[in-house]
Amino acid sequence: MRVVEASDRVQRARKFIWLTVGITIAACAPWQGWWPLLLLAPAGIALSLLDRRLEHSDRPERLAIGTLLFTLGLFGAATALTGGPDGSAAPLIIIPAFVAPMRFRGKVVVAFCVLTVLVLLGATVGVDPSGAVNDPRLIIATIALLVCATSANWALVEAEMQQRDAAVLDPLTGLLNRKALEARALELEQQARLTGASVAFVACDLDNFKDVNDTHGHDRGDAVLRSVAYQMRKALRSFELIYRLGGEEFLIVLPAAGHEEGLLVAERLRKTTEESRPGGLPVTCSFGVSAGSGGDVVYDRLFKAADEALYEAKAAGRNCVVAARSPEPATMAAPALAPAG
Ligand code: GH3
Ligand code: MG
Ligand code: MG
Repeated sequence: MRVVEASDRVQRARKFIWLTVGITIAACAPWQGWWPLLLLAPAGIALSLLDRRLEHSDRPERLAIGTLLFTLGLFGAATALTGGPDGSAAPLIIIPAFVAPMRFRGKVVVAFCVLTVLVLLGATVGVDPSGAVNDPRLIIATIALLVCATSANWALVEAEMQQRDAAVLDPLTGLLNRKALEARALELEQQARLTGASVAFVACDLDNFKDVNDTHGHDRGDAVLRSVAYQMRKALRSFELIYRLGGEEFLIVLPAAGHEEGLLVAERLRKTTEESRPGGLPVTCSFGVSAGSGGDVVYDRLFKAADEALYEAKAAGRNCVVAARSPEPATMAAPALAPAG
């Protein structure tokens, strides 16, 4: 998830990084010629291929690490070819390790830093041993830069990850996320058990959303998600809660609502989505509805029932609402909530 999720941020940073590398090579051209610019081409091709393939890959981490290794190899080659221990490209060799924390966790980053040091030594000491021994300042400073910059970036990325784990808002749509749902579901479960109140769950999934991404691009897909979230939030009352579970899946929790009300709300949301043409596209949603009251309000069970109904809505041709079959008694499915003793 982290490998793929980081793509937007990495892509933005990458533009500045490669522009800076290009300017650096151009500025050093009077001393070493223009040819190192040629090394930018394979790096650019590898990185654009990575972006295209990452989202659809079964093993995105392998693709990402492969591309990092490839760019490290290019920087190593540039260091060796621009003069080894005197090479102007030597400090640039830290760039792949510096960006590694954005996609990878600690152990991989440490391994990548060690590898970077080995490539640096190979491209400097390996190319010109006596030059490296006579004046190792650039090598030492580059290793120091590698450790300082990468550890600072690592600390920043980890802090962001921790904040994100603690957050209850989905950054793309501004809706509540799965973490917020867990806390609210437990509250509703306990409340219903005490008061006998009912709760309805509406599971929602965008139809053929993969096609939107494939045809119009990921950014347009994001715009569609934001628009769907906004239209649905607008169509719900303040105490009716909507959560983004992840991807293009949402859950609407309706306190004090039964089956009938759940179906009405779902149908209203279905129509709203269809009529609003989110992101300017003919996007539709499918819905599954479940409800329970009192001791029957067991989140896991009602969510599963709504999800199964949603699956049936997909099978029935999409852009429709399906009610869950009558659930089994709560005590059978959730013995933990059966009265003690
Ligand atoms: P179905 O009607 O059966 O639900 O088909 P589908 O194409 O919507 O279903 P599937 O689950 O195969 O595809 C969901 C797609 O949602 C795959 C993924 O690329 C995309 N997706 C998930 N999260 C995001 C996101 O945050 N932004 C964008 N743009 N796309 C996302
Ligand atoms: Mg879908
Ligand atoms: Mg889905």
